[in-house]
Amino acid sequence: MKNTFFSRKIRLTSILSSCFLLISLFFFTFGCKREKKESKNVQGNVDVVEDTIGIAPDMVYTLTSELYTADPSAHVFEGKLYVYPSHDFESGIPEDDLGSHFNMEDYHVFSMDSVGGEVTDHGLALHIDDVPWAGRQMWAPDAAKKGDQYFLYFPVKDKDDVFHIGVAKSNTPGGPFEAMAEPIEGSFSMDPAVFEDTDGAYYMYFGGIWGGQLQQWEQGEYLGADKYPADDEPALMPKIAKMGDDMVSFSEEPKDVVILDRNGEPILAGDNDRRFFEAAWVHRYNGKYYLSYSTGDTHNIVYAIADNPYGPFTYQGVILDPVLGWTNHHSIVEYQGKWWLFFHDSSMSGGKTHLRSVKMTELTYNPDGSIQRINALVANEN
Ligand code: FUB
Repeated sequence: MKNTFFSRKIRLTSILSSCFLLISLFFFTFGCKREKKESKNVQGNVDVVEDTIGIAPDMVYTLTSELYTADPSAHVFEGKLYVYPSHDFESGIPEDDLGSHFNMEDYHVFSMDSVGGEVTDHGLALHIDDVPWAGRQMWAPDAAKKGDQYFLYFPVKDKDDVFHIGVAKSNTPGGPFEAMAEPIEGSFSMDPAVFEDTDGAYYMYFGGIWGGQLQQWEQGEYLGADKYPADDEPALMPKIAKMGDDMVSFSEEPKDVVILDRNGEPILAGDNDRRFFEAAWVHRYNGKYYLSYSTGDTHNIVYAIADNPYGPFTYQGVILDPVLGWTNHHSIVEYQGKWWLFFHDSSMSGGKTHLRSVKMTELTYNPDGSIQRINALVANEN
């Protein structure tokens, strides 16, 4: 099925329009204000965080109006831009803090060969019925290419309602993909992101708290119950594992990806503005490794920088301010000489948090390698 990027003609309800107006007025009034916020690190030292509001991008492109899509993972394969999103739909499951309303059942893959040009929906890439071990909730996927083979990585709950990460293979980037009979051994929680380093090594980053169940695992053991650190203890970190040569296994036990503040102390569990929640993504820029992630209940996409894929990563700041809808989830990729931020929001569904749409906009670096903060709530759309 072919789509084109479409003009933003969606008529929002009058309530939503008023919300937008109020939000725009807020940003107009306070957009230039900078506040100094203070966060305490593990030793009680104060780490000052500059709190600003991002800049409205010149242009935001919506991927498709045919389906609800979310959690976009973007890659360049065979010279084209491929996007691997979740496929949202209305399943009627009531909303709760565990994300039961995100009850997705399949994936579609999209591609384009120019930004703003035609977008191809490659059709059904994988359905939950074709994953023997799966129970429910196909959440944020990612993909990788090794040799001539493509791999789709996807989190789904097993029949005991425990998240693991599955893998499916295809000879083409658009699928369809064939699922392995079992999840990746040693995998748990959700939101996989597979990063290929310049030396040809692949690493999976994964994990997410609350409904993502990361807090139910300790050193690879399933606890069967939540165990969160106290607010003044280091936050739960995303995990990293080097992929095996076959790309369907880990070649090591998953390790913590440590995120430090600028004083070199771990970000604390009570530091909701900066602590890891879900949606880890890693890209490389000018020889540095950029880990970006969602702060969940504070709704930002933030980033931290390291000198190697394992970290430790040092917290830098916000990339993307909250969008319309509870979740914020993104990816970053270079294509045709520019850097692109993929994200989602709930504007197309009139604000329904579980019915989201993937968007993209240009990402800009400052000369020192920092990333310019974006606020997509007040953007022009194409
Ligand atoms: O789409 C389901 C979940 O919502 C994802 O796995 C999270 O990252 C959040 O976007």
